[in-house]
Amino acid sequence: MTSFADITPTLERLAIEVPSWAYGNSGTRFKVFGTPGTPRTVEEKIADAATVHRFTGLAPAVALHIPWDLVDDWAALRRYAEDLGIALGTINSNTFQDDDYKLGALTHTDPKIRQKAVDHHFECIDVMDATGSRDLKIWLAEGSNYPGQADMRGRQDRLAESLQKIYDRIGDEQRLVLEYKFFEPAFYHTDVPDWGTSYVQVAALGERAMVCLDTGHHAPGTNIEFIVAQLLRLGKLGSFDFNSRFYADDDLIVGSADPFQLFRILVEVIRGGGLDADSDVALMLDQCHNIEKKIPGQIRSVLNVQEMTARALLLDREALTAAQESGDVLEAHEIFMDAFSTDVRGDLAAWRESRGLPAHPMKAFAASGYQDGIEAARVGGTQAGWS
Ligand code: LRH
Ligand code: MN
Ligand code: MN
Repeated sequence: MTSFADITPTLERLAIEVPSWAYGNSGTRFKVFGTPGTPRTVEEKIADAATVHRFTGLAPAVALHIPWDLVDDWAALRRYAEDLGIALGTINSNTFQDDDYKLGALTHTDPKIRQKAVDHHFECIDVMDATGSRDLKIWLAEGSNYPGQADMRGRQDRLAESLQKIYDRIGDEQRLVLEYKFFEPAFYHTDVPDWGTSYVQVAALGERAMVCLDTGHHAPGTNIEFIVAQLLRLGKLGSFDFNSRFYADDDLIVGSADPFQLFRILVEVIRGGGLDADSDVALMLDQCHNIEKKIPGQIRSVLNVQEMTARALLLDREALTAAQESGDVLEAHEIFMDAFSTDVRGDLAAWRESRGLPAHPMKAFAASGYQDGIEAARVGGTQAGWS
């Protein structure tokens, strides 16, 4: 049996990067509801991200999206973040908001447009050099809406060529992670729709190219934990974008729609060494908070990951393997469900306190006055959002 004390060294290492865009107004094709106190600048987003870390000890880095988070002085931004106790993390490129990219960016038939998209990634790598970021995350909104519209095969070839140029530019300590998504904004075909395509593309690039798995980017019913197991087995799971979904890419709070799925995913992460001390699997959130307050939304999210990680770590592996190997189907299933059903909230609260953190970060944040402070201070200017 594994006790709570046995799992704290791993829990101690748990780090979940938060996305800068979660603090801005975003999240739907319909009305985006603004919330008072929403950041107007990159610095204000970083201050909010640092607040999530201060209350939870779980979110030591914030991911940026270029050009949503463009600034003139990256060294100053890095210092600003570090002074607040967090690092600048993954740099996300953006080739989905420019008219030139209507029919593709890295896959476009026009070499000038492809080069423009490659150059945007070069700019992202320059940013990474200044911020000290390790990962360049690429998600491509490329595909077609109508059968016959595009040569799907030619687009794969051009994608490979463009990615190679980008990969050749990243530094020895940097990585390229390629995110897949099964549909949207293109509806007929998508150029990187699934883990297999992402894997094929990154495998051709080299060791420092990996797959990014966004939990909201699969067809309903997909066994995501199987994909996790497979990618870890292949040494190609670079990072996660965590969120929850009921229907498509809903970007809701991780663990809210299907906590059991999050548990199953984390069981495979642990099984594959993804939480080992030498693991370089990056855990990140990719969420939008349209109707709830954003900072507590992010605090809830990282706590959900922590809680489910604790339950997954408590899984009695030895007993499970014995039951599996003896063919005891129901015993194996019960051992699995026992871990999922374990209430770890009390142990986690006490453990947080023992480390100088609030036992209940949600309550502590609510009592801190931070939300009132930003609502009073952040008046005027334009609230940050998808821009
Ligand atoms: C695409 C996506 C990708 C983007 C983010 C804003 O759906 O998941 O990671 O960069 O949303
Ligand atoms: Mn994502
Ligand atoms: Mn998404």
